[in-house]
Amino acid sequence: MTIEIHGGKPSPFARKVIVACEEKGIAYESKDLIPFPKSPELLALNPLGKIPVLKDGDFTIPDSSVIVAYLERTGGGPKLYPEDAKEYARALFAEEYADTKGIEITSPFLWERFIKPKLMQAGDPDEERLASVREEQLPIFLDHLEGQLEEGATTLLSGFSIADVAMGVQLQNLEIAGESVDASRWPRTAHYASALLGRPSFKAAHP
Ligand SMILES: N[C@@H](CCC(=O)N[C@@H](CS)C(=O)NCC(=O)O)C(=O)O
Repeated sequence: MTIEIHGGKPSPFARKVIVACEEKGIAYESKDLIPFPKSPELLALNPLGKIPVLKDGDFTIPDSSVIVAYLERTGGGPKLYPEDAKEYARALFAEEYADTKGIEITSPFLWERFIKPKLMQAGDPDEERLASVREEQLPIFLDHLEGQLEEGATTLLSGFSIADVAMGVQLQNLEIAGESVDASRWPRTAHYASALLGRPSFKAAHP
């Protein structure tokens, strides 16, 4: 049966689920659902009023992290969670870091350069805001990644995992916004980002 992912590709959290499905070879339909304003339809699907939400037949479940964990147990395909306890814990923390700190730092770029001007037709990007995020916040995220990656690595851990799905969609926010990773300052991260975002799964999730 084809599952439904409610929440479109502009949402990095919907993209996490799309990338996971693509990597696992799970058939899905991507359905647009805007989380603003909090419609009764959205609140019925997710009491938190956020996207994405998964529908699998008569089963409905929200939250990208929960959805991917569900698909790991139901969907077949390559595993996204390492077997080894320490790698598993590192993968979960990388996901948590990307979903909290990563989104805080990359979403201004996605918002100002893509969602606001292109999807909402709500004016030009606030480049002054982005200059300050680039100066003060972006290095925190990129320094963290640089410190986690081995030289030449194309995955954060020993194989492709949920860590890469979650970090990848944050790096993809920058790519969508036309913001590149400075390879002279963050060489490992620039190499990682280019390898990751070149995967067919991330290309399929690109809005
Ligand atoms: N922890 C949630 C976060 C979901 C989330 O924040 N989604 C955004 C869209 S990218 C949203 O629905 N925002 C609306 C809101 O926060 O009210 C997940 O992993 O699914």
